[in-house]
Amino acid sequence: MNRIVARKTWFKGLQFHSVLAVLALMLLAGDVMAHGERAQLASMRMRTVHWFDTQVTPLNVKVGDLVTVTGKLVTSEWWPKHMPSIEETVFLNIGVPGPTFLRLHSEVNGVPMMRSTAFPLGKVYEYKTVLRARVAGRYHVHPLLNVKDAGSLVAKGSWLEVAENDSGEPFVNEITTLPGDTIDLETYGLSGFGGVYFWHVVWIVVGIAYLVYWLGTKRELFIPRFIRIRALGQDRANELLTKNDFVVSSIFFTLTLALILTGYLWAENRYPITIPLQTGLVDVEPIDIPAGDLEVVVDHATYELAGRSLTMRMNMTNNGTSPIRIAEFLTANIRFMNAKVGEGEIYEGEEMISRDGLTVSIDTIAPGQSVDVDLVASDALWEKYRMTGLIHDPDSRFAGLIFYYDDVGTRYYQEVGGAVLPEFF
Ligand SMILES: [Cu+2]
Repeated sequence: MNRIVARKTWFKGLQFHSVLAVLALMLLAGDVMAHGERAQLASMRMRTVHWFDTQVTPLNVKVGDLVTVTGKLVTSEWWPKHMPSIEETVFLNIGVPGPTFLRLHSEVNGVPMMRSTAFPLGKVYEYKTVLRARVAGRYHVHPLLNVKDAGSLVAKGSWLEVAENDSGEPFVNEITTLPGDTIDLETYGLSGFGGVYFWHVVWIVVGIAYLVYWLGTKRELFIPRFIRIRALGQDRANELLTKNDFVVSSIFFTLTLALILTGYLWAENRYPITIPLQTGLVDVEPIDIPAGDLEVVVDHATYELAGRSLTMRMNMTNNGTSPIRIAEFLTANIRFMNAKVGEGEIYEGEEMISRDGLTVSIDTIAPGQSVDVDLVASDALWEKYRMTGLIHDPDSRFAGLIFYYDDVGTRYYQEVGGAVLPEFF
């Protein structure tokens, strides 16, 4: 008796602690829930895809309106060896919470992207996705790439406000099928005989009936029955399943198979013309990185933990006839900008920008000059976006894009990368 009371108290204590733990998790989770940009390993974000010029327009819409997401990305030559490659299979997608938008169109380098493709490394890809707002709310909209076997690679998000439409009419998504019928995909096949609701009810009824037979009549269940019969000896084994149990189970089994077959035949008859989902790969011609006359050789890099800064020593040679100004360093979706050069467009609603986060020991490199340049990318954003995890990486390397301008304001960029050593003081 005492033991039972003790166990009950222990169980109650466990329940109380579980509730506390869940509450604490909900409070702590907070703003993490909506975001994917901080979740991945720092090294993965630095060395997979460099997203830039990401633009979501407009940032305030109503249900039914169109939203366009455009931008560019460079696939990193420093792609981690332990990760499945983007050169195999990749799909351009949009990261939003739930089915809150319809994707009407997407393209990469001008090629329609309903299907998957492959992205060779070290190239530029310009993408465009057109969405229609479906459900009112406030969403962090990110372009993302689904890389086969590696998962999603997320660009930084922009907050997008979707208001209810004026008429208050329900959202309609009408399309014309190949045989020429116009249907609303929001409600198509939901109700009526043979619809989604119908089949849910059928299977719930069958499931409940089966449970009622086994639990509702105070019948002894299998495990207790098995233990009792085993104690009585091998020769009583036939009592494990009564004749009633056998007959009822057989009826359920036959009924289930009959329902599946009937449903299949009925659907074949009701929808005679169907085509399978298409899975082929589409080829995309990659664009070369528009590297200008700057030649960059990375000498070494250190990450200073306390100062939240990445210091890179590079040898830079200007092989052109125009002076070159180093404007920006981009890594893991964070833009470190050189305030002294003050170039590089910032889009409406753009996040993760450190406007004076980049210090360059020689801002302008004269034609023909070859110099050692120290670049320091320093900002609290390193901490905010959990980049300090870099030092726990067994393969401590970094990569990023350097943006620079010539004297007529043409933008060039190229990827830099190398080993990085942590500094703890
Ligand atoms: Cu986000």
